Amino acid sequence: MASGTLYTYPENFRAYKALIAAQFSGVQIKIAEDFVFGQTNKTEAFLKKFPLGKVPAFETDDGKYITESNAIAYYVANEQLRGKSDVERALILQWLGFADSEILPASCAWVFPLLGIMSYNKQTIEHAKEDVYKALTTLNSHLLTRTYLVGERLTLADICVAMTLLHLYQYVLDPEQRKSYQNVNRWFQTIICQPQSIAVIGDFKLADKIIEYQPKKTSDNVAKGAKKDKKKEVKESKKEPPKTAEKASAPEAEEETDATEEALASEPKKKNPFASMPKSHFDLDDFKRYYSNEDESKSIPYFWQKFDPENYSVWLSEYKYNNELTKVFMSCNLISGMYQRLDSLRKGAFASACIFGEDNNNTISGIWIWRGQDLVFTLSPDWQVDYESYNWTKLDPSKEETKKLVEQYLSWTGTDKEGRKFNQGKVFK
Ligand SMILES: N[C@@H](CCC(=O)N[C@@H](CS)C(=O)NCC(=O)O)C(=O)O
Repeated sequence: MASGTLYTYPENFRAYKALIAAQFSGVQIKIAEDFVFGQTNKTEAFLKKFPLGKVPAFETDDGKYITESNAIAYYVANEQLRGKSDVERALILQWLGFADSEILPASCAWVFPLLGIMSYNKQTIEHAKEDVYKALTTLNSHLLTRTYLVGERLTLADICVAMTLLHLYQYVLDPEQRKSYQNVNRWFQTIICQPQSIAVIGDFKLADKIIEYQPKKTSDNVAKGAKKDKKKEVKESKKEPPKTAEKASAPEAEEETDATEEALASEPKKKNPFASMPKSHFDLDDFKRYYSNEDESKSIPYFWQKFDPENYSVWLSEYKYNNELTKVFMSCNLISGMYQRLDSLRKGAFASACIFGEDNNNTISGIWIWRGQDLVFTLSPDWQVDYESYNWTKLDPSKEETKKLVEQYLSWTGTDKEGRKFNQGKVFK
């Protein structure tokens, strides 16, 4: 019987497919306990097994590596779930394709901007809604006379399509929106109320109302962000920084050179505000490498030993709307979304943002180090991303309290001002 280890972050609807299939099939799946999204999946060891660095990823007990959530779900599924005849198997594949092509892109385009993961563009959302309604209408007609999508029993088609609809039912399909899709609602409830599903996702609550977008917080990045969201999502890692082509081919920086200047020189077409700043002896890239590869007991003293207070400054960022934060993974997404859209700032900045607390009681704050003495985000229109959602305090690098804060945020320890414990950290580098 199939068995193995699943690499995923918590509450990943893609991983749920395999986990629910395994419940139905009696397959034991271990979840890699020490997996940290954005870190573990960027390590050399992980990439050796799963070159795309994506999750969910599955390692069988006999050393085979499987990626793609549908394939993993298939691997752990029993015959019933896989389909009992050629035509059933074909129809199951059809619905898996339908979920990935007809539902998923539209669901992400509608829900992610509301969760702060992608920038908000009204027109894109309107298109996405139309696509979702179209997919739901198709499903609704199909389910008018059927309990399950294929045949008379629950199959992988039901599991995978239902999981792909999860975010829609969780965040945007409120009672009003659901009204036209009664057959889909009934079927969805049937699937998620199976004991095998409950064992994985718990008691699922359908949306009472559509989650609200807060235009105030991200209005600055609407137009600019829309373009940048097309870029591959860049996840932050602390250990083992992702190698860009530029970095991989770049020779080791020499002692006396200014690494920021060099990096900027390799991007001649972009006018970067750092380019006109005076040279510094502090090699930020070198520190980033050191921090990635060494323990904080070494990298933090190294930072202070090399830091150039004339040409760099240290800032404390504190999220202004902590009382609106709910799930920790959504707070994480908020940070990742900001980092991702600030790609061109990386050359001259470093940050470690931390989430303190737990679901429905968490806060975000961080330490930022960047080139120059002014608030960096106002220096380029490309950098005016989410920064207005934070209070920014410039710290005096000579002060003991600054050293303590840097220590805390770089070593991911301690509590926030109200005593909430450190939960997760994300590094911008
Ligand atoms: N088609 C894949 C998509 C996997 C995927 O995109 N995973 C995301 C997280 S949900 C990921 O690992 N991204 C990391 C990266 O792109 O570096 C599947 O269904 O498994």
